Amino acid sequence: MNRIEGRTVLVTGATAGIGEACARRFAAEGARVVLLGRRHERLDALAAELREAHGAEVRTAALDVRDRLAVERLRDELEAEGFAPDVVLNNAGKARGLDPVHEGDPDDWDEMIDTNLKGLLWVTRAFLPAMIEADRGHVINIGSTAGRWTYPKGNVYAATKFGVKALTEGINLDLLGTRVRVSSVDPGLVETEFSEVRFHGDVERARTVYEGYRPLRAENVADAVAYVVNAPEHVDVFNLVLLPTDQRHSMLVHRDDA
Ligand code: NDP
Ligand code: 8X3
Repeated sequence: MNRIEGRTVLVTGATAGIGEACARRFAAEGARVVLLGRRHERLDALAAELREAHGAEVRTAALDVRDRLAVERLRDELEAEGFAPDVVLNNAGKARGLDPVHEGDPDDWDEMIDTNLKGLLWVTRAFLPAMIEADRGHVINIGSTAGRWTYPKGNVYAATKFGVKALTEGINLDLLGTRVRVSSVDPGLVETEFSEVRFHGDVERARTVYEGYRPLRAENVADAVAYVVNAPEHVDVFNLVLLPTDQRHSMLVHRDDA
């Protein structure tokens, strides 16, 4: 049964990787989609693709999730346009750097904390009240296995994802007695632009992260997200963890050359 069709789904970080794959999946399932990201050319291209491929209703917004006032303005615009989301996918996020804390760059820390935690909070704070008012809706947070197990030099990125885990749990507690659901989907290694961003554009170094084994694809995560959203309304998937079969822990990956 398709319970995604006709829903209005807002995806943060829809210009690449997991968010882009989820946007494609939601549009293919017949949802109206609101696509957010900072790179407006990519948003425009994806919107055109989804309209063409699925006749999807698409609204885009070039927006930085760290900008709380911009998020609030967008909320007001979407309400006025009849585009208020009943599903929010908090996906925008990143790692920056891979250094021991005593050598880490505080600018990288700001960027991770402001995007992965505060950005998620601004978006959730903006859109949750209308869901509670309607007594219907779903917030899905993209966490990470780094929110269960940290790893050497993963310090601040892992801290943000442990924070996402706490927020998923905490918001669930806050919503007891409503029919609004809160879920997290926590992937292990997924081959996207994630490592390129982490290594500040060093494509060669990024490529080595995914060498010698079969990582998850963004589409695998989109399948999991679709399952979570499509669950019957009385089912709240609290936390769904998915790993490549070649990975059994943040620090354990079986590579061909191992
Ligand atoms: P990508 O780098 O491929 O995509 C990241 C997306 O986030 C882009 O669309 C980017 O858009 C958006 N984004 C980043 N910063 C901002 C911002 N300040 N405001 C708005 N959008 C922003 O990475 P992934 O798809 O892999 O990552 C998506 C999520 O999945 C992240 O939360 C990540 O932590 C998580 N994750 C990733 C894993 C992996 O191995 N790849 C594993 C587990 C979790 P733009 O630059 O256009 O703004
Ligand atoms: C991304 C997965 O292991 O690179 O969250 O941190 S990992």
